[in-house]
Amino acid sequence: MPGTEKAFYLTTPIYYVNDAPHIGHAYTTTAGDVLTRWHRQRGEKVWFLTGVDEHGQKVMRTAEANGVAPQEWADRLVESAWLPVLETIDAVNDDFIRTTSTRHTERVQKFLQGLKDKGEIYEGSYDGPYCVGCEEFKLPGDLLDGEGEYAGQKVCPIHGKPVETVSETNWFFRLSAYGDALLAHYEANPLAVQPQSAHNEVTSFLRGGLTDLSISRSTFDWGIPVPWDPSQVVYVWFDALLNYATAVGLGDEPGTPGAEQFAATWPADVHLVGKDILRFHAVIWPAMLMAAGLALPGQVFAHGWLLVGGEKMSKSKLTGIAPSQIVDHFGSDAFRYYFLRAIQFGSDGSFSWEDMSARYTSELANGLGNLASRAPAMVAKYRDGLLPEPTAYGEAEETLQALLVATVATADECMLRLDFAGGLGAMKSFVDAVNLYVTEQAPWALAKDPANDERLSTVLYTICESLRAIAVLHHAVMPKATASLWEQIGAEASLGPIGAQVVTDAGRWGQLPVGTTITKGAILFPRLEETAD
Ligand code: ME8
Repeated sequence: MPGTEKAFYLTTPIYYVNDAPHIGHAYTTTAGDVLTRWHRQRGEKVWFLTGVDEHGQKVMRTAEANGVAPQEWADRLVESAWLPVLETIDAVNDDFIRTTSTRHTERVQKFLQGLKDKGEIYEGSYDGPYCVGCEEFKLPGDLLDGEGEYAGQKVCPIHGKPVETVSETNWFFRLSAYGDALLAHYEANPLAVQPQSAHNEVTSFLRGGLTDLSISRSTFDWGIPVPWDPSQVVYVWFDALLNYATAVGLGDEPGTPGAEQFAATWPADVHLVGKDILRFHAVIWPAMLMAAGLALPGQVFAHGWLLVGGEKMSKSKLTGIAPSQIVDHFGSDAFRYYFLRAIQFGSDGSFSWEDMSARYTSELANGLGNLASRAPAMVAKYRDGLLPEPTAYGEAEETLQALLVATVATADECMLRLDFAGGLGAMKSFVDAVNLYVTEQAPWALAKDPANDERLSTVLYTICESLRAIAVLHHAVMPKATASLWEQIGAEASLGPIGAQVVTDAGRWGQLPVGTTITKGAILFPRLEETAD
């Protein structure tokens, strides 16, 4: 649990447990894991939350269709699918919230009662379309005309399925009262919603004006009871959004551990979401916080969709690919690397096995992997596995050292603004430059003439020291391969654990001590033909 210093607090959406995760869910969690690992390696205090959303009609109906109670269904999916996927993709979250946990339900009820007492909630009647896939009340203008089997009906543009009509008396939140304040907030803080396209979408939506939001349902009971009216359950999104705050102690009495954690964590620095749920996070959520007098999050970042055949990959359309299908073949490091490197974070992107194989081979096996296996082999051959002392650095070394300093600065700047592709691109350019350096300096040719002995030492040191920096820079994205590389270049023994290396210090030359034992270890990225089924 964080202490008194405010932690860098990052959240992912909490995912519906109606089905098992596909790579779209793993994509968001991977990005969150990489960003929090990066911040940790900057020496910051960090809190990384993920979890699951268990209420609502979508989960309830799936459970019914499978002949089990919703709670049993949720328990089953969490244990068999949602917790294991974190291990599959090598994510190290600090907490995992479930919306059926007591810590969540009790704090939600307390929050809701607080809003009611302040006059932010009133009774009204709702009559309009609802998409169970989105768990969202829709405006008639949001809908499309159905085709084929749905001809003559109105369908949800995201799910392509007919919407249902809800006609109920329920409790409403005065959302419309916060439109102007939200717009002013985003105009004054353009980084509060990113990327720019998301910022534009939210501000133009706000300019259109807001209507009050129905926040309870009376026709089913799978949800958190409204504290003053147990005939109703809390609308699933109102319940779900609060997870970000309930997980860190929302509303606990001063002096309790919950209150301390809240003070050390709130507000969230980044809420990572897919663009499908941008409005919930950038409109409803901050309005709820404003109504309660709580600080607003630093940023909502909406990334794009993974597409299959040009459409959003989805559980309901059966186009989902399980993360393990990719990880079993390429490994978790390559999974993490590929999705952040190949798709500009914030834009849509298509996954294809061909593209993934091509990048794996060129950038990981041939690029970084080849460099990592050549260096220990050469130090073993020419220096009995002991890192030699560099003597005079020449122009080639000075150029490389300067490039490294620039690479660290660019990578840090890109990662902090969630431009993962930009950060990894800068790192790749450095790996390429070191590979070129090896080819141009040709240690194997230098080794032929004892007169070049000092020069050979300088070249070997330069390659290994470059690998040290490469390992530190790539650690947040590829924790396993870089930990293995770290061992191979003897850095674990001399410099300590790789996770404790400060990434912004990676460009300081000369950290790997002369005399370090370099050992050839496992190949970091085996060639695909060696692992192909
Ligand atoms: O919306 N491409 O849960 P959910 C990229 N419970 N990302 C994708 C994706 C795709 N094709 N498909 C899913 C919910 N995602 C709510 C959230 S938060 C308070 C409540 C990712 O299971 C992306 O992050 O439908 C998207 O926003 C999220 O999964 C939706 O997950």
